[in-house]
Amino acid sequence: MKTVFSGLKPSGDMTIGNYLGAMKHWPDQQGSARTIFFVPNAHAITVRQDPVQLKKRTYDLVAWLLTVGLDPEKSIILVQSRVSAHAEMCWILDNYVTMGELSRMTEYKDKSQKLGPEGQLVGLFNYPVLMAADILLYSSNEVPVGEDQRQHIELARTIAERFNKLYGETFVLPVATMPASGARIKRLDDPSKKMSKSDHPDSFIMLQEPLDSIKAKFKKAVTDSDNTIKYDKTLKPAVSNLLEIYSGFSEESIDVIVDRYTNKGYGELKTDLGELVVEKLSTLQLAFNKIRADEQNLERVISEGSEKAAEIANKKLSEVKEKLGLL
Ligand code: AQP
Repeated sequence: MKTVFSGLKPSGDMTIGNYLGAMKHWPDQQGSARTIFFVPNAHAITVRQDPVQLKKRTYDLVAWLLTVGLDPEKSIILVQSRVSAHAEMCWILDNYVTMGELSRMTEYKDKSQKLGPEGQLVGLFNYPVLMAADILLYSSNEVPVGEDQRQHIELARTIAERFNKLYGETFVLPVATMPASGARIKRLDDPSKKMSKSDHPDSFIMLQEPLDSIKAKFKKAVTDSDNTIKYDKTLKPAVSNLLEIYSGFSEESIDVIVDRYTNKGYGELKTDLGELVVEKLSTLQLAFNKIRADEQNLERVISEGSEKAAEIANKKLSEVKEKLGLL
């Protein structure tokens, strides 16, 4: 049975980008694969976090995973800081990757520029190696991610190949898989950039967004120059982004939606999209609030999941240590 592995970092409140590009698709694989989903909270601290918020968001995130349909009986749900093998494996893999390779990571280049002096931390630079450790510890075959993470999975593969060549078959080579839709949802105020939970609030819609601000945010969303509704990512990036969000929430194909809006303008599309997202998120938020209220249950899910994960991860770590002569 193949292993599918993915995660979401608690570096901000989840956005509809994280939902449409990642979380929403994860339950589909339960039952037909060994599914492991994790909260990479150690990745989150590559950018300064308020400890109280970080803890709260970790529980929030686990509650979201349960809300979208992950079942702890069918999937392993873990929190990264509870499985120390991730940090140990990262140090080992650091010796099988070069500074040049890490310098070429697009996300590092973007973030280090955007964050100024704080973007110069070694943790941010080294982030893709910790990610490789996360993936390789569980012999992951497939890593479902949004488009932005593809480069990191390729690096994990390169590191695994390099290690295998030196010490014999040790790591499974992971492959990045992309969702059929929603792989790259853009900012509402700037469709040339990815929607990110750590950006300005006008740029995103949170899963926990108050319902009355959802419609207002879509109304304010930037649009393209002429008033025709067409899907063309190059010539009409803003409206194409709105169509992708529409399709992600309505489960209709983009063609069907475009047909419906022939001879209609951006205003109508934005109003309808606001209403659709309010309807979908209000249902999700109700379910989330119920699950989130029982923190004891969330703690149980985390402890049991992390324990199961540690068993798998420690086995792989021991195998690697043995090969390297580390007692
Ligand atoms: N805008 C997006 N569209 C589609 N998929 C997205 N993902 C993130 N943003 C979008 C996918 O969500 C998964 C988890 O991402 P993450 O939280 O671990 O890190 P990220 O990609 O760095 O997400 P953010 O929201 O941009 O966080 P910050 O602002 O903290 O850096 C991944 O599969 C990702 O592709």
